[in-house]
Amino acid sequence: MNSLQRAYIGLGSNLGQPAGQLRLAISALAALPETSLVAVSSLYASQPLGPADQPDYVNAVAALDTRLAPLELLDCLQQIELQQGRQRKAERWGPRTLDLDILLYAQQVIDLPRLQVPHYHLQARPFVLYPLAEIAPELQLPDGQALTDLLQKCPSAGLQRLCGSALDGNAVTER
Ligand code: A4P
Ligand code: MG
Repeated sequence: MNSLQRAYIGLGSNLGQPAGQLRLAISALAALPETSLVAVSSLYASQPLGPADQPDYVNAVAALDTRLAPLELLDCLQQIELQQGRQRKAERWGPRTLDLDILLYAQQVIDLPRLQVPHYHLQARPFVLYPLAEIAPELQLPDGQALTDLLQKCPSAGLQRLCGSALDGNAVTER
């Protein structure tokens, strides 16, 4: 049996009631086999990175303890994306009902055609770093960089913390 590993998952949505999409995805993460949901950040509204002619995003980060191997976890995340109506389109960084990214998997560095971990844009994305810091303030990346140092270099402009955690039922008003 695989050993238990801590993984951090980035969640994002900007279509089809994004806050609701994230809550549904959190329930699906909690139900994954050989996995327990450890923590979930608040929800954050964020301006789109990429094409500007799309709605704002809602983002959050979840921590999991899992015995799923990295590619097994990726398969599960892609299945959840599809269950929630994700359509993969040609446009890069276009709108989506749900995007689930493996941000970190223990202290592993993975460079496979289907999976790169740490997630390649992690270090420069406020909508990833700030929610991550909420649930794992002491975190260090596999290259030794402290999350607190990354935060100092990453302004929170365009990011707004919405009231309530992603686990709350009705705390967040749909945008
Ligand atoms: N893949 C490789 N590494 C990973 C990983 N660590 N986690 C592969 C998940 N998937 C990974 O992803 C394309 C392929 O990446 C997958 O098939 C998987 O094998 P995708 O979800 O189909 O496509 P995508 O998400 O459009 O592409 P990409 O480049 O991953 O985009 P990002 O980086 O996810 O960015 N603005 C705001 N404010 N908030 C957002 O959440 N998200 C994006 C998408 C753009 N702008 C945003 C946001
Ligand atoms: Mg993605």
